[in-house]
Amino acid sequence: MKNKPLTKKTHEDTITNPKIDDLARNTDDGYGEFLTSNQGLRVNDDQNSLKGSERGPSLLEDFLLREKITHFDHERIPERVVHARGVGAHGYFEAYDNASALSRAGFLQPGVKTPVFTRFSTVAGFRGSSDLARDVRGFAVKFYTQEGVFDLVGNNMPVFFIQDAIKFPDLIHAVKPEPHNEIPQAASAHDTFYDFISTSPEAMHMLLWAMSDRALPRSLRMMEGFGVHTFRLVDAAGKWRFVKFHWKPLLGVHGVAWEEAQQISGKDPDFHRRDLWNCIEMGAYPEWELGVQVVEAEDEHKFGFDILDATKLIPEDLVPVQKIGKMVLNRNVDNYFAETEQVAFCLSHIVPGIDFTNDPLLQGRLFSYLDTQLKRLGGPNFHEIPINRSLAPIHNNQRDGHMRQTINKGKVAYNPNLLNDNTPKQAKQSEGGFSSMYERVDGHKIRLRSKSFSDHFSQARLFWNSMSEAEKMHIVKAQRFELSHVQTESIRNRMLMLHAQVAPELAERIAEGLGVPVPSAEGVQLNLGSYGADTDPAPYQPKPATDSVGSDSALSMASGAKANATAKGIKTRHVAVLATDGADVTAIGDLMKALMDEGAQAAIIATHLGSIKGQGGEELLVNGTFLSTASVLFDAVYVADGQASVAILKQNPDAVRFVNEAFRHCKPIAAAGAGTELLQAAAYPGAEDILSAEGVVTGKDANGLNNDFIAAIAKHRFWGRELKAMPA
Ligand code: HDE
Repeated sequence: MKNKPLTKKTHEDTITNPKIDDLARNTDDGYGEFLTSNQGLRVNDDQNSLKGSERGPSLLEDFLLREKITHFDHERIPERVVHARGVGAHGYFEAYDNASALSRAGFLQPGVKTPVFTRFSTVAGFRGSSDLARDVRGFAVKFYTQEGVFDLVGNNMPVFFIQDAIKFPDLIHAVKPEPHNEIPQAASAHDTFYDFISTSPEAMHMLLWAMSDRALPRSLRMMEGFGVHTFRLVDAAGKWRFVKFHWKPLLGVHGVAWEEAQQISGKDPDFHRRDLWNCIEMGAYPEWELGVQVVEAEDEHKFGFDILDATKLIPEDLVPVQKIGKMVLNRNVDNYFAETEQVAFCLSHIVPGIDFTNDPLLQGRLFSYLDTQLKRLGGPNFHEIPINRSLAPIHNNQRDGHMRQTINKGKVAYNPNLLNDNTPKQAKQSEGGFSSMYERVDGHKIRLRSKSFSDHFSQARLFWNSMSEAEKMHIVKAQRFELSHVQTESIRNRMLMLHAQVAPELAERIAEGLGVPVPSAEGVQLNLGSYGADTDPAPYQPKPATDSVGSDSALSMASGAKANATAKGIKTRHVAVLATDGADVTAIGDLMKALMDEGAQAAIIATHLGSIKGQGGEELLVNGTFLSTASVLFDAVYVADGQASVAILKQNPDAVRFVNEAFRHCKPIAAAGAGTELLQAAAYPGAEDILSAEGVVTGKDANGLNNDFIAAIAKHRFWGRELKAMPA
């Protein structure tokens, strides 16, 4: 028992998180125990099957072989049809003291602390695909409240591709790998996706988000989350208001470059998973504030768009986000399958004080999640799986089904009844009973899109207008990349027409890269995707974008976005220190201390593992080599001083490429003393002025190099370099 590894029980949160205690009922750590069968029988030989003689056939009698292999044969369950690749973590949510005025939900009352389980995901890729695909990220939070489970199943973008749930299977069939050859994996750059988008202009706003840096998060810890739909909060007096939910990361919102993302996918497809896991393990717990934009019921129609349309956001400049609580993720899972794979989110997991709206996308989702869990988790009892189990007690007359765990006693399984004193009984609202909002609904039964949903371009233009120059360039390049992969000319042309509706400049810049002019959209039926066969299409054609749409300061990740307002310092940033034998080890030590004091991490990357020798013979342990790692896995690069070290690195193409890439990806770079020579060796044509480029700091620590470097890392990236020197 001496070598027993430390268990998670050493975390302070396990003492205070009731969901962890609840899960503990089902956890097992076989350390030091006997190996048994699933029936508890101690196994004497787990290495050899039972055979008729030493070289004879295996015997059917071998129940141990059969049990072991049968269990293995059945280990896999269907992956999620969307959001298959994900990563989850435990934590808690703590309400501030201001939300009780908006909602009577127990978990939103001042100071209430609620355990949560959060799962982040990509949408299109399979379970084994890469974290860095250009994609939307799922951001699903399960709150284990005292009033039952509440799931806030959101994304890292505030709008969606489609307006009506009936189009969801089409959207997903279009974006997933094409069915004849199952290519491409986790990528939207192919014909079927753009065939769908080019005929469904409602997708244009979301498409711009998906082409922006939001689709390439630096870390899951550095992205916003959004409930997307308009929901309602209901206060203690029964008064309700519309709300949009937001998660704001305390580390700010940051992305990586597209070329970098593609390289990360090869170097470390688990980049986001690993980052989340490691940060939680070392106690750098990711944090988000929950915010709401509140719209009074009577203001429903005061905007130039319909707040029930999920392709629209409410600009934060119009309706500011009020922060109502904070989420901290402070514990990794014990078992990926049992927790992250089996967790079942569902939009209809709701608590009193929160309610839905008539958003037709939301309404369809209310059906889909329960339905998909029945298939994925194999039956109606998935709520009993530990990760899904409510902390609030469950009593009802639902019975039986596959894998039922609860042993319901007695003969009464119906309601009303006299035999059980009519229990379990209904709860009055004052006793915590959920009651759907009282609301008058009347109208004709009709299968039509509301005309208030037909402005598809104004908010896409708002998003475009709000981007910095570098962010605009990223969108243009992303569309050039994607449309270059589209083989069908007519689809590319329709996409250019649609981009021209958003902003003529956007279309022209994409077209330039495709080597074609922007075709005229005059007389072209742009919108094939929102009316039925017998419907007159004219009223459903998209409206032209509103000229006065302006911009919103919360949308850019780069230009002083509000989202970044709370981001301070360089906590959890990864810095590569390039050095080899002959480096100035003392200066490296000073730098590493300065970085660690700020909560960043540094790794010595050298030409060999083991340790490097400093100028005076001192030794420094190496963390990685140019072979085992790459610049794309770091946020910033420091080239150490020391003539001998720099002379070796200058001759090493991998070291040169390391710096070259970091510069191309607009990362902060520092070179101490002779280190500047490696920078010069790494400069590509057009970047000869590398030493004076923004975000490049040179000199000695004595002259403030380390402080300047730390200030540069806090700025994350210097995208302006691209505007100046990057080839298109
Ligand atoms: Fe989902 N979505 N979705 N979705 N969604 C699923 O449920 C669906 C939509 C989101 O980590 C599925 O359990 C429909 C918007 C997340 O386990 C499925 C529509 C938003 C996750 C499903 C949408 C989301 C899912 C697949 C259009 C952001 C992962 C597996 C009406 C607000 C949850 C599963 C996790 C997963 C259906 C659109 C977020 C099939 C029909 C909009 C974060 O039920």
